[in-house]
Amino acid sequence: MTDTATVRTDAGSAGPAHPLDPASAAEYLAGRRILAAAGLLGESVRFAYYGLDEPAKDEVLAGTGWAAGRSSPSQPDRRLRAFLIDVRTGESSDVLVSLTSGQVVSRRVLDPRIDGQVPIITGDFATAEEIVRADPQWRAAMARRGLTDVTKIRTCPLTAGSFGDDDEAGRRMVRVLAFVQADPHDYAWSHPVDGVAAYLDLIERRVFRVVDEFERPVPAESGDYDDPAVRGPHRTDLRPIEITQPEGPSFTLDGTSLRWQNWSMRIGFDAREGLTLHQISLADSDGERPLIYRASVPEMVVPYGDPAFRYWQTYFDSGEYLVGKWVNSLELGCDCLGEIAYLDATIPDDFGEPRLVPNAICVHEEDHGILWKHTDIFNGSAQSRRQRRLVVSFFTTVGNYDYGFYWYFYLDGTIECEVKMTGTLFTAAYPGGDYPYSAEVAPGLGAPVHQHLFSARLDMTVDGLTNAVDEIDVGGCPVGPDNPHGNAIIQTITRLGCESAAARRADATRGRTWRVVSTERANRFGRPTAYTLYPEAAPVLLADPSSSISARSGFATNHLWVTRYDPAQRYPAGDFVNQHPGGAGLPAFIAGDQDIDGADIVLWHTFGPAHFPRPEEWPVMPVTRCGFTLKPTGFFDRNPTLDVPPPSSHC
Ligand SMILES: [Cu+2]
Repeated sequence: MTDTATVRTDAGSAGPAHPLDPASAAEYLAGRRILAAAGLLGESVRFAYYGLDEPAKDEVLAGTGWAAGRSSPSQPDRRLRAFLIDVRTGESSDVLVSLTSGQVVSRRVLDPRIDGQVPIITGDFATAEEIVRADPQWRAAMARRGLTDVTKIRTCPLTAGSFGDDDEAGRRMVRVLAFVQADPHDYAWSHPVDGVAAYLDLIERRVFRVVDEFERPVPAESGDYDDPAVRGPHRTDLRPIEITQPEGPSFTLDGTSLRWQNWSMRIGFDAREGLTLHQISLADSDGERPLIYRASVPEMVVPYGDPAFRYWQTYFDSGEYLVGKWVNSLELGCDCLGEIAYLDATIPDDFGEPRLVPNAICVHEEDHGILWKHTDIFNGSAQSRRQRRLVVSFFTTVGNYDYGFYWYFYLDGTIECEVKMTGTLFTAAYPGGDYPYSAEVAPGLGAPVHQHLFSARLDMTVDGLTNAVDEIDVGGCPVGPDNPHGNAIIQTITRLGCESAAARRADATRGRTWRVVSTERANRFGRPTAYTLYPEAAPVLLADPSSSISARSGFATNHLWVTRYDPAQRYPAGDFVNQHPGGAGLPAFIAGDQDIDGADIVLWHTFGPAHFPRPEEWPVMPVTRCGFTLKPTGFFDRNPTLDVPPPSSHC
């Protein structure tokens, strides 16, 4: 897990430097005192989420303007949002507190049958292991498999989903799978105990059902990649690579305000979303040009595709487990090479106490090969320029998987979002034969097929608040009077006029892209300045449209959604994802079918792979990447990097 330390800071009254700055330790403590004074923090109350409730866009812009401004007299109300759960009664609530006024602003008690449950709390992991290990029926199921020492069985509390079963309605529950860990260094993922699941009520603190469907041998081969007997001796012929920047990096970081070349942005971090980027702008001779008001990846779902015993396995890593909460502390020379600037993150624990995670966010520059190059056959000029990029990233560990979220900003105005997926596969016993829903990765060990479907939320502001989106397909044309030789290639441009028309899928056969255009500003050709989203066009959600998971992760059924900006719409699968029956998030957001042509709009983009595991991904996965690209498309009047100097005098 992460390397962390508890911070206990006396709450001060100092406000944030900027209204979008993450909540500080002092602010979390101040919010906690307000909640306690209101009688909301009984002994059995825990924080399932605690974070900044960002002020709405108009309030921020009224107070500070677009540029990376400092505090002004009209600072918006500083608020924190807490999801509280009484672990004795199960009562869950969504509470807003104002640090400015020292008051509870609102409190809503959830009806879990309709609203869903608050996220899993950290304490649920230990609770689950303790209760399941003590359950007689589960112990009997283990004993039938020859597993009598339950201290050598590790358990995973997995989110339950929502399947309409009578004995599950309204319960705060998890489904618990087991793995054998014969000694403290054994790699438990190698040894799944398949066919048995304990369904655990976290409030009643008891197992209410043990599912015992089949017995298969526990796979025996060790996957402990730290063990020389498993990995073999280390290679001795890899010589050092060192990255040096003798004059230091080219970016400046002032608090949370980051500037590099023509880019500027603010950095935020949240226990649920992880890294958030704010007010991303590009400067040119006309000054700061706004591009994205806010960018983040606020949800991801990992639905598994084995229809048998483990049909319910689907994890919303952000909405159910909070990807930001599990952020890693990064280490120079191990996780990051070169001249690195780190930012710490402050993450509240189950008790709302701030916990400092040092070196949570990494900022650095990377050489990225050739930017442009030409040897001219007429004038003899031979020129070459190096591309480089600014990287803002963090890594998180959510159960078996480790995810790195990387945002890249290039000299030529390109932005990339890349997720690096690594860690270990979720395992099961392999049934034998050619089982279609799983891959055999070690003798008797299977890795069930699944998808990773991320949702990026891009609050676009290309040259201002009013934008529109065009869908652009490329294609050929039939032979005809305008195309007598049949060689014509054209773009088909379709304005996505309303929210329902903008729920779209990618189409790699048509090279489909989506262009976000300014409806206020034109380039020197009189055409709207624009940025284009290039999707990877991997499959959307593969579960049947009638399935529970399809209802619960509606966002993942399309690659693109465009909504009219609404400050309440932050999470693509809804605010309370855990055990939610479905229908929340993007499908609900577009129900009003608002006009989005020339409006303040938000793009939501689904991306990520369908993952049929490979033997080479066991016992630990080499990084697999997925993501998307945004490129300027007539945002500039020409190549904006002609002024990049040659890298050295001999080039
Ligand atoms: Cu995977």
